[in-house]
Amino acid sequence: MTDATEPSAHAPSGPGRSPLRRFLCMEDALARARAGAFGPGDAGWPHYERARAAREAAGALSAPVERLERSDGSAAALSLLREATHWALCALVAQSGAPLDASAPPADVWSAFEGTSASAEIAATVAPGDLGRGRHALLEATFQSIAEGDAAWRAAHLASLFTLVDALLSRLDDASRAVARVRVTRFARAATLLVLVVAVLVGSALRVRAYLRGPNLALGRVTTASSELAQWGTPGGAVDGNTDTMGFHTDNDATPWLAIDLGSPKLIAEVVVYNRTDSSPERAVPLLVELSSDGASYELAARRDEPFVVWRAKLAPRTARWVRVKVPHKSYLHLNEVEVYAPR
Ligand SMILES: [Ca+2]
Repeated sequence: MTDATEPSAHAPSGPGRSPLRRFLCMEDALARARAGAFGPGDAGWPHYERARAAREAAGALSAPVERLERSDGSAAALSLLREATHWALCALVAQSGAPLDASAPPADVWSAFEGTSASAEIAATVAPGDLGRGRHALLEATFQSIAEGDAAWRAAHLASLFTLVDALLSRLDDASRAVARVRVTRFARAATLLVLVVAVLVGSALRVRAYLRGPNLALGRVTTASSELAQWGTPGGAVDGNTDTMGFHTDNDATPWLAIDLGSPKLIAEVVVYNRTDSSPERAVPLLVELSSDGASYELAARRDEPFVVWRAKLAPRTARWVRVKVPHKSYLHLNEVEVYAPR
């Protein structure tokens, strides 16, 4: 069951391997899982399949919808559960590596099972009463005693045997899934690490970009617009730092615009415009970026004629105090954000 793409189950571990590699590869856990792995082809697997089939048949027989019309089915279900228990014990003995004679009497199989590590685990998970009744039903009951026993005896032993055989099969199920569980955990760890690395890289890239670009000169500055539809935001929403939702909305003006007062003359090299994306982004095209030193007379600095989500308008550096974005025809104007940067 060795996977050629994975580290060997016998690969050395310890100080020679980095903690990160040990965390990601889980070589020790994988080796332990493989050592106790249980699957098709392993000794005891046919016994496990017989136990599973008998358990499912007993479950179907005792389920209300499957009850027989002329019998309560408990005697037949009890016999099937005895069989399921016997084969599950055989499977656990074989899986432990101990010698097994599957044709041995049930008492010998039970004794062999008590010599495995699984025995202590089962004893810790199954109530003593259930374990005792299950052992009694398996080792001391006979076909005749089951058939002739009273209904209360059968019901009590049926419930205990269901508990016992389910615990035995669960132990085998866990062994059969151990390697897969380690692989899933290993994949989850690798995926988590990858997400963290990407997040760190993206965060670093954004910080580097912010450093290279300098502060946003428009953030929090005084803004005015050709008009306002207050229910859709105010001009200040264009410089509030939120680039994801609509910041402001003018009326259907002849040439709608938004102007930002930077507070004092600033050298400007880039204006970044975040268009509204939830509706009607085409209204912001074409869009002009204009600069002014007195707030009255503006000069065209850039123009966008293609649709955009984020427009990074690179300008020949020039000094201005006011930055205005404008649509040169009758329209509404609504944007998420406008940012202004100095040259770096
Ligand atoms: Ca905004």
